Amino acid sequence: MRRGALDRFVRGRGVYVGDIVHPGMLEMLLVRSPVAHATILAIDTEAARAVPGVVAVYTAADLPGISPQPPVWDLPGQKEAYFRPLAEGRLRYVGQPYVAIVARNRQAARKAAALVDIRYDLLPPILSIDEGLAPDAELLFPEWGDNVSARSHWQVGDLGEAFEGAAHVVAGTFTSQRVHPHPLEGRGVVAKPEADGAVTVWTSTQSIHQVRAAISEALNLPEHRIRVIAPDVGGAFGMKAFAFSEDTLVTALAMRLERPVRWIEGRAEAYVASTHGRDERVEIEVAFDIEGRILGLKSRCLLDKGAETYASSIGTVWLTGCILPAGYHVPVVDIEALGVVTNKTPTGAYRGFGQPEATLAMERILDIAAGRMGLHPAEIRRRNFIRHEEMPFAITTGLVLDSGHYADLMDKTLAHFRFDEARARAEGERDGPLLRGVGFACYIEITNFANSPINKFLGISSSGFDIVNLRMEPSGHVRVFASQTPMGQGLETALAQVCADELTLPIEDISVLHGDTLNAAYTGYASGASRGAGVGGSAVALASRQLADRIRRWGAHLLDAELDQVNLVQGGVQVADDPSRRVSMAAIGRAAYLGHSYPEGLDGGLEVRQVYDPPSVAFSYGIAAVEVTVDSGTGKVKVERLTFGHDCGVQINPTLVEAQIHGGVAQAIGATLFEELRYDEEGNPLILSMHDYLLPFAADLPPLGDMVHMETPSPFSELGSKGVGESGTIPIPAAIMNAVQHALGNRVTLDTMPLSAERVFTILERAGLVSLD
Ligand code: SMO
Repeated sequence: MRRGALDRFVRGRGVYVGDIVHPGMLEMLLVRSPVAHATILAIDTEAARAVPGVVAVYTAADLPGISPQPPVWDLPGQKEAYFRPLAEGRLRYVGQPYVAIVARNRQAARKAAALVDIRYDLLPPILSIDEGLAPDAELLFPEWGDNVSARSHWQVGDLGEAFEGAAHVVAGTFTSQRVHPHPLEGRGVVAKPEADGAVTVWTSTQSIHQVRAAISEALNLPEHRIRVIAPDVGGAFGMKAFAFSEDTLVTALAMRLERPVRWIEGRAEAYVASTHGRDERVEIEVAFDIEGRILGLKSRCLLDKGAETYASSIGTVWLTGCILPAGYHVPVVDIEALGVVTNKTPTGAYRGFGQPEATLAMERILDIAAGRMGLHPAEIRRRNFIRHEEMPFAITTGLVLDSGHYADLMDKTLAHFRFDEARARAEGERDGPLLRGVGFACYIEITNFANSPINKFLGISSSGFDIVNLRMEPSGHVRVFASQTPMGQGLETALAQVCADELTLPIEDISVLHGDTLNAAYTGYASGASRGAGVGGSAVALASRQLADRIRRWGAHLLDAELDQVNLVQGGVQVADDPSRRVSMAAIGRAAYLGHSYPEGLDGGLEVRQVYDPPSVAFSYGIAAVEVTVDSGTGKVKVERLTFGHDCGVQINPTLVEAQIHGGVAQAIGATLFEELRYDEEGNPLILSMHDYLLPFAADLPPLGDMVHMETPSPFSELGSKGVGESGTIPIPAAIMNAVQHALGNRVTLDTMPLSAERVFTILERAGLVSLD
């Protein structure tokens, strides 16, 4: 593919949900639970209703017309929770909404909120996976019989035999703490009733069609009456992949009150109202033969799902379990993945979606095993990697690896990083106040998710295809009606570029329309799972080829030439090798819309439609190598140096690819070293502001530009492209933990994130390693 226009970007409109204003618009404010777990006895809203400026006050009982939101991911045996936007019967987490106030302005709404009176009986809160699984645990949903919302199991081969024959067994339990996806733009919803019982909804989402479907089901409103618009999205990170209760609620209230209504999330509110990420624990045991080859893997992967099962259900931990064997030969597995409900904000999708958690466990185990066997950490991986010649290769949990040179990329990246030199240097410096270590981790990333039959197999209630419509206007300008909704990552540019390349047009002659169910094309699975370029882009490429074919036929017709004589060249059609016989796109556009003389088999206008359902998912892969220092007086870990090697197939736009990796790495360094959503023993969240939530600053990051690229095309993608949106987040926790482990030596074993100064200091202290020089 031609790599034109790399320094030019298609710009967004600069309009966010919070900028949308309508005359007479009302504000919705949600009154949220102050306690983690309680039975609701009575809610008194009378005083709130009397506040001047208040238009209406609703409890769940006042909104009987709203049906439970259907789960998007419905695994076999999954328990039902009948999720509704306002709490009914019970409060299950601090921050759960139980009253909606609609007022002319926020001040009135706030005043009314303070006057809502609720009486409840406290119940013991369940605040961890272990509390939830305890035999005598309080049940969040008594009718379930336990606190497990869903469970999946992969069992292949004879585990007993694999472990009996093992020369080494390495076990560990690795914890990825609860973090916040933390888009700079929080969520927000504006709904405006339209004529004939229709409604327009502006919402900050990755998934306009999925939000439309959720509203349709919850409000029993046909989808053609609902128009969902995502204006520019200021970061989403998976958190905005699924419909939230506020989407439904704001829409319901706007229609009921026949006025535009909006809800804009506050920052403190975001910490309880928007889904959290990670919060998984992976218990793992791996059996190796005498040479370090993996014989079998046993694991239990546990997700703290929080108090509601909606949206992604236990999808994240399902993927943790499924991808645990990663790019290695693991002939025997017994892996269980389960979600445990707790009295905390629900967890959901967050960039990486269960994969950083799996990678942390597997890549730590391989390092520990290599250490015990006296093998180089690269050598143990080399002995187990699946080779490119073996692909497509179905790993024991069923995922099919499409293409990749796993060992080559690892070796190339480690050589570039000068891993062995750095390791020797670090080991030579063991007695100063600054401990130094190096480490790396390899990863695979599931991308281009997924084709429709795979979705059905996984219990996902959507298809996996994207549709793209293309139109050349009479002027020769081309509009791409895209399926994908960009969320700040520059996808418009990549899609425009694919189209521009196929049509030999400058990127300025392409515009990409997206984020509006009325204009954008349909997508089954929306924008997430690193499928924008691979699936959306493939649809654009195929549509562009169709359009190119029509353009050539118009060109040949206008030039009075044979079809096989003409080519698309530099934004026009010309007879091969004869620039004097050439027509411009504008001339073709005019002729196509004039229609006075048609080429054979063509009709008026220039529009095409293309559906693309990928043959399978594709796996990007790579490795992160880091050098860290640990201050033995404070426990502070600093990533001094990082090299990121990766392969996402054919890169449509290398600048965007690099930026995706940089962003993911920055988020992952934050999650590995600083970030953690903590609760007190009553279930109160301890983090409600950016002051307390330790996002990384630029000074906390190493230079991110040191990268090694490989490009192995995917056979399962029209362009050979795989996704890269989540890659940066996946290997970083394991790589940093391996490096810090190297710095601290074998007197301690690291397994829990974040590696905050506090935690590392405590570990150093226990191991007698504190140095106060
Ligand atoms: S965590 Mo994502 O949008 O697949």
